[in-house]
Amino acid sequence: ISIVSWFVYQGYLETRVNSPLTENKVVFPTSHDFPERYWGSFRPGVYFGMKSRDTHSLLAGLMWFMPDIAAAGNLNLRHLCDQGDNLEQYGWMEHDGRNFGVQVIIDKFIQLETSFITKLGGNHGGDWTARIHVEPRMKELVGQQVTLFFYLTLDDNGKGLLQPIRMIDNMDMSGIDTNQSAKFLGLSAVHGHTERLGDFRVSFHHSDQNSIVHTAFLSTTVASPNLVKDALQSGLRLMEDKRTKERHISLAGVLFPKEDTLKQPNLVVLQVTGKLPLQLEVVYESNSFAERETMLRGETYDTLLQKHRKEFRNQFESKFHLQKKGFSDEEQDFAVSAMSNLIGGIGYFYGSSKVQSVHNKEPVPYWNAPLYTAVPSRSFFPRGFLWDEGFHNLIISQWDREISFDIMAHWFDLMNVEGWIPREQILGSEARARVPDEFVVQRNNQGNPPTFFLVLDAMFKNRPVRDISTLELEQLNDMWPRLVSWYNWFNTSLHGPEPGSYYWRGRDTASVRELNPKSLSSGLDDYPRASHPTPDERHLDLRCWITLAAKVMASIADIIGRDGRKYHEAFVFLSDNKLLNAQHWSPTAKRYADFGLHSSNVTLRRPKSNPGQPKPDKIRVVLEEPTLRYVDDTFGYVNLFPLIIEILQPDSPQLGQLLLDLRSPNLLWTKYGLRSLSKTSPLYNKRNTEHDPPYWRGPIWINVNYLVVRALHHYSTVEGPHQTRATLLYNELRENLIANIFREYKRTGYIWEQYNDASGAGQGCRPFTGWSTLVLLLMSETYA
Ligand code: 6A9
Repeated sequence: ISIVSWFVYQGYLETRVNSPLTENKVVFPTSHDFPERYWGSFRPGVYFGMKSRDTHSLLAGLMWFMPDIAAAGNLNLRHLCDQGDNLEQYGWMEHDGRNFGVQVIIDKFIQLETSFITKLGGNHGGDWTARIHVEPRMKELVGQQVTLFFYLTLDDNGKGLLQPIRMIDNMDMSGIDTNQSAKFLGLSAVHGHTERLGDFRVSFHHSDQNSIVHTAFLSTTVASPNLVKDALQSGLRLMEDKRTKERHISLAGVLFPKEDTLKQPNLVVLQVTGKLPLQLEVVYESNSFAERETMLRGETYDTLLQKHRKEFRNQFESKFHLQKKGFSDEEQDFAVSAMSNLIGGIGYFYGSSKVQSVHNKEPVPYWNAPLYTAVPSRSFFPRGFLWDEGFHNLIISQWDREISFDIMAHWFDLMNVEGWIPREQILGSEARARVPDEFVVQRNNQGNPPTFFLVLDAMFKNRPVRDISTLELEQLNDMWPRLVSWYNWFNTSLHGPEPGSYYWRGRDTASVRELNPKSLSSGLDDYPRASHPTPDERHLDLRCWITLAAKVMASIADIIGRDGRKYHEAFVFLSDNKLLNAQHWSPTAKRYADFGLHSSNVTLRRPKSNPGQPKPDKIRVVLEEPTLRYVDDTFGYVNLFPLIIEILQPDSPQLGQLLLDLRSPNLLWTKYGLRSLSKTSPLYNKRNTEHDPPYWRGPIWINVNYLVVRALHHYSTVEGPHQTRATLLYNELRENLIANIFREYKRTGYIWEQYNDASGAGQGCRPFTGWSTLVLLLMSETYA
């Protein structure tokens, strides 16, 4: 080939990674098509904030501190959900994903209730009201002061207008900060305008004047929403009240950097300092909403909120039957809040990932796109993760199928021309600000288990086609070409050398510090695989995921009348227990396992260094030469996949063996659920590098436990020699999991990322109302 065509081809390869799939997009083109879900608490990473589903939205948010208690120089200003704040508890207690939410936040001395209601009307997305109610936690604190800041700002480069309407001038700044020419003024409302919102007005209403100590405002410009807290803090002054001569930590009013000549604020903050208990209502009204009768506040708000809450509780019971099943009020509240925090944690993000393929020298930007998605953890990772989202939507689809369809549509629209979807979605500056650089780039050989097939399976499995709505059929039809490309990506780019063999890409073959090179794509990060990654590897979990994908593809093809023969054949081939056994059953260890170049005897050792030299990092030492073999010295989540994906025939002897092993406390069984790796595995609870503590090497994870319970339920309902045993295990495992997660919630105030296999204690990050929320489906016994 000529040099020129080589360059052209090279250029083509480089651009594939960030070229969108050319099929039609499946997200509705404008968010106004979802008026009921246009405004919402779509900023999961802040304690309380409101946002619209626009690429560049008006953002609203809350910060607070206690002026009497603030340490000198440190206000302990609360804003982003942060584990370091050590809040005793926070999370949505009720949230329906559409009309309203009620959140409780327990800070050291105060309890805040933040609620909101959205209301349709006009033609610019309607109205909303937020209410922040603060109570002291101890009687002695009645009368103590709390400061609330409520801000409005325009998202990244968002164009629009924010015009503060001021109150009477009752403060004197003279002698306090002479640099500021601005006058101190209170604030009653903000007028605003953006292209999407049209004209709007936001008004502030606080509890009776007697409890108000001080009000103030700030209007200024910020380059990005990440800088709101900094801007606010640098807008604080110590100011004296003209009348009372009291000094207050106060916002400075109008404040612009010198070079800013336009003086068009894109950040407006209201401050209210008042005595506990204190309440603030923020009323957002669209000017296009003409027929509004009363302002949505006070009693009008109370009445409507009560109505929504009641309907929500009724709906919840009718969908999950927890009362009918005999769960206590406390247990029901726990389940309600678990689901509410998952749904209340749904965010709307806009931006682009950084991606790279082997053909790119440097990472390149993906295209800008929106993502409507739930998040695993509001404090630690308030952003979208691909395989987590499948688990989230097993729950969400039970509550509101429309929301799940919408979420999946957004994820499928992030598919590139190769059929790949980036695993971790760090979109927009708010999300990016929380991620260290080394974690940002997404590589196109790295997938993540296709858990949306679990969702589609659950949504359509037991539903006769005549019961499926026309809208859903249409949406499935629209999604189909994208599902085809997704399936093909898994089936071709993760294929191994022989039919039926697959392996996760992206393991570091050159790694010297890792005890066992990670496979982040699998979602099970440091779960031990073959010690030496090679193309001969066969990954059992991946093979089972693809089996599931083939099955669901075939059934969707049936539903929408497409040709599904190819998928059906793949499913028949991959689910053949004989082939599965030939490729993955270790007859000596009597367990399903990965296959690969493996040594059971590796360890981390610190190389010798000369005196005076810095200590070198520990490196891996291979004490026994690796051989091509089953990775059957380990037993854990990966080894359970033929059970998990329900591929085993009910009369399979292998199933019998697996069910026997499942109950052994020396292996995976604990009173709190199944641990991720058997106590007898060489890498049980071992660090992967000296800086990298065990993650999927012992702790109990709820997503996999849910899938096991679901499979046990399945095998308890189909006739076979293992039916009784499956039923016993089903009941026991389900009860252990529910009891422990609930107990830990009561003890700590949170649902956790994982649970300790020795004590059952919650660990990792909190709150983690991602897949740990599956406890709800365990309670309701929903495995559809
Ligand atoms: C890196 C930290 C201050 C790891 O739940 C999300 C994922 C799962 O998909 C995966 O299976 N978690 C599991 O093994 C958490 C991943 C968090 C990465 C964050 C940057 C900086 O935060």
